[in-house]
Amino acid sequence: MGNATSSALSKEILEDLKLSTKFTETEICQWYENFQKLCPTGRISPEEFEQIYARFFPDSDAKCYARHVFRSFDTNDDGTLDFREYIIALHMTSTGKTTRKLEWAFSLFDVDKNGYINKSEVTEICQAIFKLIPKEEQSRLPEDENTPEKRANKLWAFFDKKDNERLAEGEFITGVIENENAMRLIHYEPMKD
Ligand SMILES: [Ca+2]
Ligand SMILES: [Ca+2]
Repeated sequence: MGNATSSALSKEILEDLKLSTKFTETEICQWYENFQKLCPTGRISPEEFEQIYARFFPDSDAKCYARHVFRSFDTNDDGTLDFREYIIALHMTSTGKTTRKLEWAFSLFDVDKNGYINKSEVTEICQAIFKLIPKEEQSRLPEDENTPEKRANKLWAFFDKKDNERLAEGEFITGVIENENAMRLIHYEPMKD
């Protein structure tokens, strides 16, 4: 603070973020300070984002998944994450509300951003998820989900759609909420030793 070169958080963005998240002004300002330190340019590049992800997944290849996550957070499609996108992302992934998280999951799976998910997009994300899973853990997966294609088939089956049909956001969210297994298959959480 008090540094003329660091751009201050505009009132407009602050008000907008308070409205669209449940974060308080103090929290948002605190994050802004951290964000400025982490990223003096005010924008996170895909490469920086991949490096952040790589730290969380030291035993696997998180690059592909990180790229998809980046795309889902880059809502204005300019190839970088600004502070606003970063906070919205933080809100979506950290808030306890399941529907918010699933809205985000939908945008993750909607690779071409056309408002629908098709089976090849499910397969693409399952391939990225698979690369997150350490090899040793892959070998212990159940028979019907031990390849990206099997995982995609199993997941797709929960939605009651033919292979050439597509899923709208509401159908995706309902399908996942109704099925514990679908909920488990849409993401990867490292196993605790
Ligand atoms: Ca952006
Ligand atoms: Ca799509």
